[in-house]
Amino acid sequence: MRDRLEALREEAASSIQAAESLEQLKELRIKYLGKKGELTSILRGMKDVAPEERPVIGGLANEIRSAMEKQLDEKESDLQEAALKARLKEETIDVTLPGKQAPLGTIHPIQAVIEQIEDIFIGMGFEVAEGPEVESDYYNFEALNLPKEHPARDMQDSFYITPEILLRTHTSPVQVRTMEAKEGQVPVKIICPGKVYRRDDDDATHSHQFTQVEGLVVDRGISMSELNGILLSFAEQFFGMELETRLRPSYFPFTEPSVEMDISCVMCGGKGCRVCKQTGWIEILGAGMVHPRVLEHGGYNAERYTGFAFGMGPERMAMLKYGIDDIRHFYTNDLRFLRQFKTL
Ligand code: 2NL
Repeated sequence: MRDRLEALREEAASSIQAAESLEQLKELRIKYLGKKGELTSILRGMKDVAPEERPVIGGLANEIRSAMEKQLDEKESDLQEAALKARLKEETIDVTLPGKQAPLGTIHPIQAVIEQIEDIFIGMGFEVAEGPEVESDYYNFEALNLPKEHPARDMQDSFYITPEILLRTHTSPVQVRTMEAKEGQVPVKIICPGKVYRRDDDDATHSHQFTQVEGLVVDRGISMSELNGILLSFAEQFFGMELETRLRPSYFPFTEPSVEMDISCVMCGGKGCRVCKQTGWIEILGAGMVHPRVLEHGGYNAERYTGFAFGMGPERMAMLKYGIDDIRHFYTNDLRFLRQFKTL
């Protein structure tokens, strides 16, 4: 019996040492120490041992049991530690690896130009005002001195939603709303950027949806010379060069007198080229002194206050500044086109 116990001690010691996983170790614990384990089964033979030998064998058996328990426990903590180390190694994150670059879009050139225009006017003391794109007939036309029979109000030219509601055809209704909200206070000094809509067949220079920036100044003593000075300064800042401007007479229902402003050609400096069609001049905006009826609709006494207003097209401004020949480039969203403006 002593030999069998010693043999068991040897065998257990080497198989515990050789165990490679916690599962294997668990099986060994059952195999050697379990109720139906090998130690128990050897000890069942105690009855055949001489009575005086029994305490010695019993002592040996206990010694072997505790040795096996100790070995099993030690091996178990070794294996647990090894498993933890392996898991930590597996889950290690290399924080120095370069990250994945999320694809970033670019500012649309029209939006970039709108923001350039805003910044220039903000620098001259203007505020930016915005308003609804779905407008009433009153704010879009009536308040702007476009009477019911005016050809611009033709159903053919605007997107009507009901006979009284339409998509705004210009940003002027925002200016009327702003005047109303100020309840006669001066100065009014605003620009209104935004999308506008006209029923038009799209071609190289026309789009049924485009953008506009309008401006409005109302105060005591505003004259054409304020209009001239502000718009010259704007044009020079926008194109980043010294320019000549000239005003030509024109007509808008909401201004009187009305003008169109030309700048000396930014391409040839006035000598004549393809861009200015050999005239040396390029038209960039329409403007004028606010019609007294429009001032009155906005809540301003036209005897006491005067104002000037202007409107320009960011598409046209962008085409002139960046040499773009077709307005449809702005709306077809070809990434090869748009990516050229990523530094704006
Ligand atoms: C153009 C011409 C213009 C205005 C817009 C305006 C607005 C109010 C009162 C008076 Cl509330 N006028 N706007 C005036 C003159 C011209 O736009 O060619 N735009 C692209």
